Amino acid sequence: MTQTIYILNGPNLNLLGKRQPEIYGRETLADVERLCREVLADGTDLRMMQSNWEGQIVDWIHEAREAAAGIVINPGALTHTSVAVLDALNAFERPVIEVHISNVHKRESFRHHSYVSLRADGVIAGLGIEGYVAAVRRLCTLLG
Ligand code: DHK
Repeated sequence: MTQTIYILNGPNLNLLGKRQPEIYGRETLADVERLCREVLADGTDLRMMQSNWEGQIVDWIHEAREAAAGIVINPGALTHTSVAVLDALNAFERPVIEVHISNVHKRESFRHHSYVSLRADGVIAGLGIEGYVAAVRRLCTLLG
């Protein structure tokens, strides 16, 4: 049976490749998906999703309870604000890897705190979009 990894992206990540490329790079979410597909283990698939709406992210995490073997999440700014996303992830019983494209610890102090890190099994920051690839590899290892 195929195991599905959900890759969830929060607000403004639809603009990846266009907004602040000096921070987030020039690659798009489509590039992220293509690179992640290259490292998928046999019997594993992925779904790439993005929303600017907190409730939509929460709904996808709820859906993942039945449909996903693991979650890679870049919550965007919700990282620093959303108890709702944290609570939803706490109701998900399989591995969660948190990804930030930029090194949030080198940026404004409000980006240094993450609600999601209270739940994440791994946290990646500052590797650019390679962070997503590392996260998918890690999930494939854990799901192996
Ligand atoms: C993306 C965002 O949109 C910011 O709000 C976060 C994160 C950092 C990233 O580095 O991928 O603070």
